[in-house]
Amino acid sequence: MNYTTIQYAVQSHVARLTLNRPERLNAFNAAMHAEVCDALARVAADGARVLVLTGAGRGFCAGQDLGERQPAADGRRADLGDSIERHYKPLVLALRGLPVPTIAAVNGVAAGAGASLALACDLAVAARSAAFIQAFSRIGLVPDSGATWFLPRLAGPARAAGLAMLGERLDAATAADWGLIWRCVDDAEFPAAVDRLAADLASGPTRALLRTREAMDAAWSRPLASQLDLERDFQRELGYTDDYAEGVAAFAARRAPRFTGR
Ligand code: LHQ
Repeated sequence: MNYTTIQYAVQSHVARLTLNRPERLNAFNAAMHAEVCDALARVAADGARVLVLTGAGRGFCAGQDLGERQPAADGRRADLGDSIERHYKPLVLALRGLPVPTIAAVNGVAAGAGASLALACDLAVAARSAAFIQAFSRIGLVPDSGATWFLPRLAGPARAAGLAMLGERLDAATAADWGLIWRCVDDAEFPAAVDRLAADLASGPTRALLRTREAMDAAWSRPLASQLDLERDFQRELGYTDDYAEGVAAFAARRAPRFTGR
């Protein structure tokens, strides 16, 4: 597929997907949905061991392109549920189910579904000048693309309700303080910080990192005893991996481990 709304490249096991409609703050149109979907499906086969999702220009992503959501000339209104069913739900599930860890590199404003995508990544790191806006209530909608799932879990229900109902701009430093994101980094240090984080995860024990995501997601809906069972099962599986053998060998030899993701 020829990409016109995103850039996608894999280098040193790092896949970098850049939303690339800067004049619209990287808002999602139908073409971008198709292209992101295509790129996500390629990530593992391309040898990547981490995905970095970021935006071109001064924004990260402003959510749905509202230009595509004008009522038709005959006044008929669009079925937004259809848009979620066909585009946003598969996108969030693809991202959360990606077989490599994911980083949202939030270079600028993340609004609406754009903020949801950042929260759906395993780690979100934001430039200090970036901001998060639950823009949905401003246009009479409910938070979507997983925002009602991620937001209360990350920020707690009181802050989630305030953010969602008021639609206020949350600066990156406060987002980090509130636990929405992993870190807020000064703008000048942001590109290098993202590269370091990506290199770190790309050389990590990939299967263990994926099972970590899976276990933590599962924990929200399971009693402790059942969660302990899940940890046992995952640990049993990981105990047979090359990465575990390498980790233990490296520890004994007092050297850095060389994980392969196997
Ligand atoms: C945009 C957009 C945009 C088009 C900036 N669309 N052009 C799911 C399912 C189905 C339907 C509905 O939605 C969803 C999920 C959602 O994502 S709903 C939420 C949709 N997003 C929003 O409501 C955010 C709208 N944007 C904004 O509120 C502002 O642009 C923010 C606060 C993000 C940034 O403000 P500024 O920094 O002041 O930039 P700006 O507003 O001047 O935007 C720059 C340009 O980008 C501007 O175009 P122009 O031609 O005037 O330079 C905007 O029109 C355009 N743009 N967001 N979502």
